Amino acid sequence: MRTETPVAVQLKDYQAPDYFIERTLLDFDLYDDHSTVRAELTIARNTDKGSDLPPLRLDGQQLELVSITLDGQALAADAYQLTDSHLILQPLSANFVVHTEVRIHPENNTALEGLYRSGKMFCTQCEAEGFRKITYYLDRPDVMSAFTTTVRADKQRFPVLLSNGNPLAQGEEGTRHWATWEDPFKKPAYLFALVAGDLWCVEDSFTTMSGRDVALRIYVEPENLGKVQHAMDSLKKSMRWDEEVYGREYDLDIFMIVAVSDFNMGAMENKGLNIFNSSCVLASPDTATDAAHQRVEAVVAHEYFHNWSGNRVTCRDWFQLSLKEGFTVFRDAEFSADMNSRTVKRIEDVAFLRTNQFAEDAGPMAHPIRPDAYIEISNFYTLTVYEKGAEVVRMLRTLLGEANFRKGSDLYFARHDGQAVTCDDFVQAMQDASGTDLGQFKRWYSQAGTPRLTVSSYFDKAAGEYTLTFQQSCPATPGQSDKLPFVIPVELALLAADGSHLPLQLKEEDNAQGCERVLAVTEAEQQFTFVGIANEPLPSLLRSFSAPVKLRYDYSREQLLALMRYDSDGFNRWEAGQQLQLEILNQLIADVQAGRELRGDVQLAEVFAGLLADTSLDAAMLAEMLTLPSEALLAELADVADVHAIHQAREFLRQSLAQALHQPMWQRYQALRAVHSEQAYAASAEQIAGRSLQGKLLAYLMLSEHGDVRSACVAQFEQANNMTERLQALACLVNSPFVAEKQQALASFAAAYADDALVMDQWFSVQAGSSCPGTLAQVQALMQHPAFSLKNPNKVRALVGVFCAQNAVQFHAEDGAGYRFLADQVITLNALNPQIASRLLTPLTRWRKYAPDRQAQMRNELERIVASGELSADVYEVVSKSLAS
Ligand code: B3K
Ligand code: ZN
Repeated sequence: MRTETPVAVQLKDYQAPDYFIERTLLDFDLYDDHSTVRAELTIARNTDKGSDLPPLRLDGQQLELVSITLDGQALAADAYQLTDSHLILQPLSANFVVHTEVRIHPENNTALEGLYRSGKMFCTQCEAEGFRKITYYLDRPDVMSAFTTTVRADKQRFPVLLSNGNPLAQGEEGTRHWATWEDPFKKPAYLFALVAGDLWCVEDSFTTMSGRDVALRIYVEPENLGKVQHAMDSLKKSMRWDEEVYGREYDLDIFMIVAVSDFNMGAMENKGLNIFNSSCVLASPDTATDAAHQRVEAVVAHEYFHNWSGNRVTCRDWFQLSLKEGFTVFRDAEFSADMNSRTVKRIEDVAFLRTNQFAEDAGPMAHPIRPDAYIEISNFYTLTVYEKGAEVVRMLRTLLGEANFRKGSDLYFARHDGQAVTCDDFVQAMQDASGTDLGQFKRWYSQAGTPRLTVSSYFDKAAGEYTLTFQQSCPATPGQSDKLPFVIPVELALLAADGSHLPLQLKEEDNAQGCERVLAVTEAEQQFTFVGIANEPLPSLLRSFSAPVKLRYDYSREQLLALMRYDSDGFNRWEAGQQLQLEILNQLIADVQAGRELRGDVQLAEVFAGLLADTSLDAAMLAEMLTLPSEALLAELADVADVHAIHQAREFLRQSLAQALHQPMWQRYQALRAVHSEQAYAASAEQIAGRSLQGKLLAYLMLSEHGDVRSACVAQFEQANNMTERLQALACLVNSPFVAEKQQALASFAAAYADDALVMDQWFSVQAGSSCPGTLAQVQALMQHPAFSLKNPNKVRALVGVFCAQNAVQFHAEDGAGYRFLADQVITLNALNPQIASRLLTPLTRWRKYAPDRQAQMRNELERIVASGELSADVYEVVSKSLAS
């Protein structure tokens, strides 16, 4: 907790460490009412910084120092200094050994950072700065050390004792036992991990490309053993993919994953011992949806890929976080694209980015993917660092081409293996391997905000020339008023009237270079002229969303329809549909606001009818095409977000489509349902596609008054042999006016899954997301449910998080009750778990998006949080930045 105003850490103040820790020996004695940590640190002066001996400042928080020696000599109390956050002592030589013993209290650790209890087990979370809550240390990523760790605990209650690396030795001491692990790879403290518990494991093995056998183990509590196979399959696929696509081989003899129930985020890539939120590792057909299965596959891959992009090559300091996160998200996205449908994966990622990261870029916490300053680093594990960071890596690949990108990544890993490096080092490797100057490209690392790219076209029929003019600009963000032009890769094609894609030859070129290509827009305004064009073409711009920008080109409806039909880029076919729907929705929103009568769109209904009749269209793609832009995206795009008008307009359009297309939707739904009720569940791309379409259709159908649809929905709920279909039906009932069916379904669901925490989270979420009136009261009542706990982050996210961040129409209720509710939860959680409190706050930080009366209510709540007492650095930073300027 904060005792004085926290100060920001600045990138420009970075200094290499004065000392390195070459070896780290740790010895943990775990008990119920305290734990003891003994550390032996072999330390050396960083001779690059000189031969003098500045004081050694070890980080340490909430530690009770029991003893300390320097080179074996006990230090008297006046020979060192203890503060809230440091232990400072004066070394006597350039090489020395410090021993400490500290007492800590994992049993009281509700922040879930450092060593803590989750249920009956002990586990750790050290990234970014949790290790300093375990022992005194140089807790910074550029201090890399070889760790040997011994864990001691009660034999019966904690039969499994794990840490990083390979197992070295084990033994027993009466009722207790111990195990020693050795990690031969030097690593920063943030990658340290320890687990002790009564865990069972599923075991498998993997033979690496050089023929080494690696043992794979996934540890879970015994009742979850049946939910591990999907994660194990995903792990083996990830290991093979990283060998094939990046040439990266696993390096230890064993790779372990442990599932824990209380975890602040998704998972953590600790060397050789990944610790996972159980929600990102456990999956079975009966308990996890398709989306959950895909998330498990993606997160297992993400954490595994970190073994190279993050662990073997790590970050010099936390400003470089995107070095490992942006790159690893890009890697996991490509893996998922290869395992599933590439186009659908891209659509999902772009929709998420545009809705959420663009909003972050436009809000008070906007920052470049490499921030310049932070108060609390935990606040910078953001969509910008992760998702926009991944887009920046994707742009590098688009600009350099696949072969050069791979050469660059090989060079990066070879050059920096075992080092803690910077984003500049990554770009330099890409530049050196490709011979492309990336100087201007690096602005993506230092400038925040979402660039706008406005495109206009001019056709000169007589000359056969078609000119595209690009104008880029970037809005001001906190601390950055003027931006320099970015390098924006624009993938494009030109379509003829018959849908064919024209050969592309720029005026200054001798011949055409294919029918799709990448233009690098580097100036504030820039023109490209294509020659040999007989008739005015239709431009397909920013294909596959080749840059994270807001594109504007004034397409007519007919042009959008042509793109939907002919564009060879699946993403842009979808995008054209979205643009058409946005145009219609924005008109409807204006109509709602002006009190005009709302009318359905006949043309859109015809387009949807055509899509539904097109049996050649992939089901997953069809499901995406039938999904209207979300309310959240509409809010993000509006200057002033009128959530109620947005909701009304969108619901009206859904309703009108449901009415117009009842017959084809109903037929398609029944056909799909018949197939699904016969088949055994598999999380295969094909089956997922079918279920996804079925869910979209059911949601439309339930908007109609037809009694047979209602019975079909209830039947799907009752008879489904998998969670995906069951939850689709439950969500439809919960959002419907059919009170009896809704209550019956919720009760039977809760009775069936009362003992399954992850399924109960879905039960909480589906209710928190209901747009029906009375949802806030229901959420408040559910907070008293025995399955709910404010101490468990998954529960908080499932209930409070979903209500506040994903149920705009209820959260923004006119009386401000939603805002008050969120502020109350933040105030309580600030003391329990600052990271979760700060995350939860996000919807309130966006107050500038709303009308003045809402703004005032939201600001009031932020001010109430400030006045509530001592704030954690996490909450303080977000609240104060939100209220500033
Ligand atoms: N590296 C971790 C995130 C740690 C967050 C600490 N507040 C998970 C990941 O990105 O893989
Ligand atoms: Zn990561």
